[in-house]
Amino acid sequence: MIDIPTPLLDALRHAQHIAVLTGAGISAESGVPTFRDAQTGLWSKFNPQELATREAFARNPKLVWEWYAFRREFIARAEPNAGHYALTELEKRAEKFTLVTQNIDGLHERVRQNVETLRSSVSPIIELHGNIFRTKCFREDTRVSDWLATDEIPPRCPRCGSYMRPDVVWFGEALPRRALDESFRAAESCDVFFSIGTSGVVEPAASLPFIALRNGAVVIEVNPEETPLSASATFCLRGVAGIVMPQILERTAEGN
Ligand code: BJW
Repeated sequence: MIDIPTPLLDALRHAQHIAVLTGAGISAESGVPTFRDAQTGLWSKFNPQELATREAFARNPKLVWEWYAFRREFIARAEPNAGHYALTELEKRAEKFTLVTQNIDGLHERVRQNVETLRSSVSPIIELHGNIFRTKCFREDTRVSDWLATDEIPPRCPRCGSYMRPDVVWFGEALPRRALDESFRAAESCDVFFSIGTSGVVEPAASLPFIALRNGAVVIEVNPEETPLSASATFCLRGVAGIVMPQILERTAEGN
């Protein structure tokens, strides 16, 4: 059991709007390697920060496509864990709830498909960095869902013949405008903000908890490790999301 301070529980019980930012750490207990730990086996000699760029794709599209294909297969076999489920429970109890994720694995969405009562009554999950299960044209930047299967890697866009790429946000690329605006608005207007399982080094997502702090929110970090947010967060809970988040839920429901 970790110690959950009473003022944190009080803030949660009285919150009008809870906003949550998740990172790769929340999916770690589902067996999905975190972004900075993603390199296993064949891929261990590559630096993920150097593969997740337009330049890397332009230089070696096959290599980058295969890296994502490897990760996509891995993620497709993963199941949401107790941390993902605890967030959906928190959402059910909250007056207003905004879930912003940097993850491309779609596991938050999978919980909603598994939990019948959540399907229609909740606000959409904001995916800041895209989704590994979608594909788009490298040249035209438009989503593509069907193409002719050939042996070519990467496959070609059926419209313009350019290579296709995963619909994720690489370093140096702009985040989806609407998702970013909605995230900033949530950080500005929430009264409790969770930062869960993120190293807090990738901008602009890393700024969201600081925006929440500046606007008077209680900011709670859930991470087994220290991050650049730790010194400023109102509360830091040092533990894994799959244990800490269910405990927070249980304690909030206790009423003391
Ligand atoms: C657990 C746990 C458990 C483990 N429970 N916790 C300002 C200053 C400096 C630089 C910049 C700046 N503004 C922009 C930049 C540049 C850049 C950037 O931030 N660079 C930094 C590295 C310095 N940002 C960008 O380039 C962004 N674009 C941009 O700003 O564009 C401007 C623009 C405007 C207009 C036109 C054009 C451009 C884009 C950033 C895109 C990031 N994309 C990636 C790849 C996605 C696809 C893929 O996955 O391959 O997104 S990078 C990668 O990092 C991925 C993640 O979503 C993101 C964050 O990683 P995350 O989630 O924090 O994972 P990890 O692995 O780092 O950490 C895991 C954490 O979990 C750890 O802390 C563990 O301790 C913890 N943990 N187990 C809880 N069980």
